[in-house]
Amino acid sequence: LSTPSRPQPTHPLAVAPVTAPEATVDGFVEQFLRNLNNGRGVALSASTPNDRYFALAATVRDYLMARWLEDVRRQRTAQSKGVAYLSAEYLLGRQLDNNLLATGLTEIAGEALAACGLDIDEVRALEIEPGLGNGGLGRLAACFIDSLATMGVPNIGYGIRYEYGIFRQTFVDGQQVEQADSWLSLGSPWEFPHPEAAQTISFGGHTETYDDDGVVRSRWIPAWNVQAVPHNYMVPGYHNGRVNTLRLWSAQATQGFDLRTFNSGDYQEAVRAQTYAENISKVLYPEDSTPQGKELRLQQQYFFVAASISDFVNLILPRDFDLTRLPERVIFQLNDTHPVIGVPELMRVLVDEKGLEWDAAWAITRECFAYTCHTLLPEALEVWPSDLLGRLLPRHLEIIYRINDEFLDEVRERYGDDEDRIRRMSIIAPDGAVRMAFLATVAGSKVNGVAELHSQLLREKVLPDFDEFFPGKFTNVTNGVTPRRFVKLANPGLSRLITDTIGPGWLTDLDRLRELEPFADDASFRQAFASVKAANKRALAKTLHARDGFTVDDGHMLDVMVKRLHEYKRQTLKLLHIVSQYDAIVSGRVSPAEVTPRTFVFGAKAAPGYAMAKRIIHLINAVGEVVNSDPRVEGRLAVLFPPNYNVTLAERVVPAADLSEQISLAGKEASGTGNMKFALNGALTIGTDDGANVEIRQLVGDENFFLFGMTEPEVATLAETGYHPIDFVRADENLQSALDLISSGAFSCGDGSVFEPVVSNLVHHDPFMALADFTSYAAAQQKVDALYADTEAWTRSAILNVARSGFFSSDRSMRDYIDRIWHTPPVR
Ligand code: B1H
Repeated sequence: LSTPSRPQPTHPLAVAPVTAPEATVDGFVEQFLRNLNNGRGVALSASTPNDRYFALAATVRDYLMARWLEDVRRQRTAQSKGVAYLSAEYLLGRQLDNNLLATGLTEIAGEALAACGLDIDEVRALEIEPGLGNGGLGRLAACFIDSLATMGVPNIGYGIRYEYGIFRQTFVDGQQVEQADSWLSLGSPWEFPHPEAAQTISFGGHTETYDDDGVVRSRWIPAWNVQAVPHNYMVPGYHNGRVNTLRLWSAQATQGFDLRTFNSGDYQEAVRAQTYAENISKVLYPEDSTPQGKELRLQQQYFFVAASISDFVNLILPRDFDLTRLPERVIFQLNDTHPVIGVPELMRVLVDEKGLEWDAAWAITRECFAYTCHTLLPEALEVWPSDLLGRLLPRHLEIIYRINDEFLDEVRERYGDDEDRIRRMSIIAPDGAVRMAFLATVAGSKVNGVAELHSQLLREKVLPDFDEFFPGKFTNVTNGVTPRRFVKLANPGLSRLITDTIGPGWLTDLDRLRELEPFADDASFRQAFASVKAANKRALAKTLHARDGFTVDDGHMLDVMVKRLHEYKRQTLKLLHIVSQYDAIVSGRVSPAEVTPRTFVFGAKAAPGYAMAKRIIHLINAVGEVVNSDPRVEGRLAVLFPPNYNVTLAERVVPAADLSEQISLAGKEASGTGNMKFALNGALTIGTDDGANVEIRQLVGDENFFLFGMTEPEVATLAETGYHPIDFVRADENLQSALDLISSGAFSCGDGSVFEPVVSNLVHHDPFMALADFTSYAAAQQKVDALYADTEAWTRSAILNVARSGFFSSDRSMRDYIDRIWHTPPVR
């Protein structure tokens, strides 16, 4: 019997490559109306704003589609080595403008909508940004996939499609109240769900051994499954016709699971099971830098990593692929420890499912992973209790034990029975918990930190035994940010000025900003530059007025601190300085005319369970309320704290800022990426020698950077010799009276007890030494005032910040990863 052959396509269109709509206003209008009519089922005259936004998004997608399908096809045939970026977070920001920019359709789309009687600005305002990340780590992942697409490097980003992203922050009586971020409630026009391609992901149960032709093997008998449904997003390169893929997994209950329970008659139980399964991708954990060891979080991690590995190994690779050659096809980059459970998962797949020998599988695994560490905070290094791991992933725990046993054997071979060293290096902590950073370090082909200082401290202080044991494994890749979003989209005025001055091409070759350097001495260029900054400030003022009802005085210096609220970042240091300036004026020590008019802008979300961070938010709002309504400082000081700082707001705030506050305690901020965005947009930095500030200062020059505070070795020495914050209070009258003013209840209707926990924590503990750096910070702020008074000199410095910050393009970060870690050249 012959199998019936399928009919072959005969129509020319069916065999021709997919084509894009015509890139003209007419072509765009036609496609837009078709999407509105056929996709939304409405006529233009009856369409809602949401219909129009969806139709516009669909139209932009249509222009990208041919390139996307072509890239997927090309990668399938070429099978060249690519990067599988594993990240629990992608903080993408809005998609519409970015995708219009990538396709070069921005003008055409605006004209096309105008021709339909629509204002594209009104339509674009409807987009809700997908907040699938907490802060810098998630935003970094978004910048990296943008750069890889722009450079033509094969890449899939893998992550989780949280139903609720980072919470929406509101303030009630100055205190943070979290609201659910239901970003999907009106639908999501940028994603392509593929429920038919769901993967089954297993959990729980037990392991058993069995006889496989005389060989004893282990296998996992799981207890329950969920489905992982892929949702694909386009990741377009800038003006290069390339489109990579971001694949986010969503959890769904499996049919079989429900039916079993349902057939037993317990309908309620069946529904409960469904809810349980779907919980896995329900919500992003809102902790930035302090992971909670929660079972659901481990479920999330395994869920997306197992789905991603299976996707790559079973679907992307050809069926007959020789898995010993896996390292020639893929590098799985671990974005922090969150995806590290992928290490034992790949081992399980290779050994238990594909039948490879352990040693062969381990050799493959060690080449296929690399690990990026994003922190130095001990509380941020993830550990998983072994009972939890054993309950949820029993086979993985066995595999981790064996990896550890063999690793410790090697350590013994090298150092003898140095039990102290063995205890220090064991992947399993004395209490039985699994140290995920150690597992990643043992398994990873490379381990990198995210700025020079961070990588150095990582080697010297966090993982020194491993650095000694694995020479050459540790490296640095300094973070970067995408200039497409954070210069071109966020700052069109500056972008135009740059192009007018040095010509096009700099947006994908950011070192070319150096060519601006000579123009710092050109008065007419300085004037043009300053007027761009002024226009950006007015635009921000307009946004903040519409969004929050704030007014921003013309002519104020804009002094900005936007980032997650964390004690190590020291928002309190900034606040104490504001309070001391306010105090100096109202107590008559300085006249208002002596103070540089400044508007202080804060943006910060606190983790919902982080009580001290929430008190600090309350205090910032309380100080703002008093300062903003006190006639004695009117026109001189203002404190604005727009709630719900996110990528969309960042794109407004960053280009408007004069002064960028990067004031973490030295040795605590791994890199920072906001610092780079500000420098690239012509803000000057006041900052400590921490994270990437170090490199920013080296590049822009000491004269164009306000350095203050202890260095990391000085911090270490002070901690060793004993830190007594009260000594620093006694030594600085301004600090003393600022603290007294808060304690007096000046910002809490006379009730000093409200902020007592913040003040006493500072005076008695001050774990991040804000008080020790106060005097030096205040002195640096005086230098800020002095330079700002000389408008020409300030502008000159601002221009040099832009000209010398090209290094911080994420394109450069990607080149460094490719050269030092991935070895995945662009595919032409
Ligand atoms: C960074 C995190 C982080 N480091 C745990 N670590 C999380 C840790 O959900 N969690 O449990 C979430 C996030 N995030 C940041 O990474 C660093 O603090 C920044 O300094 C750095 O610039 C950024 C990107 O490397």
